[in-house]
Amino acid sequence: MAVTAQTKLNAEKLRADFPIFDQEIRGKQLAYLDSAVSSHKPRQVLDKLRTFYETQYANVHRGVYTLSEVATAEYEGAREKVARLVNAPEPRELIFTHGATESINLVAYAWGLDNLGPGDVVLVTELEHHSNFVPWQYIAKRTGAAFKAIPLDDNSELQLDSLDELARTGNIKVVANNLVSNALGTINPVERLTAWAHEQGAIMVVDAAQAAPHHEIDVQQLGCDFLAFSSHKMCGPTSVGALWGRAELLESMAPFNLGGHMIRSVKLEETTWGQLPYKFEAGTQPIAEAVGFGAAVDYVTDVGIAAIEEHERELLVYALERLAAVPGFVGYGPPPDRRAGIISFNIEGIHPHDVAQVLDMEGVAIRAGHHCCQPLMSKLGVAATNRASFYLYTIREEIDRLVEGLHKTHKLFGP
Ligand code: 7TS
Repeated sequence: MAVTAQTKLNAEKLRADFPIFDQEIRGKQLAYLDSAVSSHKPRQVLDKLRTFYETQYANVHRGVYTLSEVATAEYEGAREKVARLVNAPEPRELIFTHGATESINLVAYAWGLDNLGPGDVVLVTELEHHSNFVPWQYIAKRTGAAFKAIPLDDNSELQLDSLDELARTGNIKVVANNLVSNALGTINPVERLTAWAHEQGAIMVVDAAQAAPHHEIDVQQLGCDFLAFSSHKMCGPTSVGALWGRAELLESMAPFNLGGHMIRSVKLEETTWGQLPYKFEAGTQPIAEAVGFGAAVDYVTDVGIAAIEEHERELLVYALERLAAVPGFVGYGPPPDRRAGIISFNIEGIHPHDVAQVLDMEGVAIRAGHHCCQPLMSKLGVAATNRASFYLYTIREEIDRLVEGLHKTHKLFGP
C-alpha cells in the first residue's frame, strides 16, 4: 500500500460536513460518542446517493441501454475503491454483501459446510462480536466440528500461549478473530494469529468491522484468507458491506445465496455458477448503497485513515486522563498504543443504562449494554458496560461533556 504523508485532521472543520450536527437534541448540541455502533454520514456521501438516484440509477449488469451501463460503471467503480482500501490484489475478490455479519455468514456457510467435520476445530476468541462467534458455533455444530475460543487473560488480552494446547485438541481448520474489538478497542495481533493458523493448515477469517473505519488495512500484509467489514461504520450507507477473500478459495466454494445473476447457465438438470464476484451476489444488490460506500471510501481516504487513527488516539489519551478523575470510574481495555478510539467503562454501583440515560438528558449519546459480546462480559464479570467511541468528527468538547455528565450521574446515583 502506498504510504502517503498525512496531515493532521481538523475535526471541527470536518464536523461541518455532517448535517446531523446542525440540529439540537433535547435543546443541546449533540455529543455523539457512539460511532462504533454506526457513524454519521457526510454531505459528500449523501450528495452522491442523491445524484446517483436522480441521474445514474438503473439495475446493474442487466440492461444494454446507456443508463444501465452508467449505473454498472458506478457500481463496479465502487467495488474498485473498496478493494483498494484493503489492498486487495484484484477487485473480483471483493464481494458486496449487506454488511460484516452477512460476510462472515457467507464464509461460515459456503466454506464451512463443505470443509468442516468431526475431528476439526473452529477457533474463535472470547473477544469476538457475536457476528464472528455465533455463525461459527452454529456451523461447527451442524458439521460435527468442535468449537473453541482462545481465552482472554486477566487484562482481557488474547492468551496466545494457549494456542499449542488448543492445537492438540483436533485439526484446527478455521481461526476467526477481529482486528479491532468493538467492546474494548483492542488492536489484536492478527498477523501473528494468521501465521499460526496457516501453520495448522487452517484458514484465517478477519472481522474488520471496527478496523476498516479507523485503521489501515492491507490484506496482503495481514496474510489472512477472508476479511469482513461494513459501510455504515465508516461514513457510508447502511445495508452494504464487503467480504474480501482469496480468489482460489472463493472459486472453490459453493455459492451462499442462490437466484438471479449468480449463474452461468440454468437447465432443469443442472445449474452452473457465474464468475467471481457475481457467484456471490445473487439478486438485485444494494446498488445505490454500494455506490455510496465508494463515496464514503473516497471521503475517509481523503481525510486519511492514518490521520483518523492518530486523532482518535489523541482523544483516547485525553479522555482516559479526564475519566480517571470521575468517582467510581472502572475502565476496561489495553493501553492507548494498542487501542482504537473506544472506551468501555463502568461507574461503580450505577447501572450502565442509568448512566446512559442521564447522559442522554445532557445531549450525550453513548452505548450501554453487552455490545454483542456476552462471552467477554462473562469474562469481565459484568452484565454490561458503558461505551464511548470516537471518529473523525469527534471533538474534545464532547469528551468534556461526557465527563461532566458522569460527575452529574455520580451525584444523582452514586453512594
Ligand atoms: N463485528 C464487529 C467487531 C462489530 O463491531 C460489529 C457491529 C459487527 C461485526 C457486525 O456488523 P454489522 O454491520 O453487520 O452489524 N458492532 C456493533 C457494536 O459495536 N454495537 O452494536 C453493533
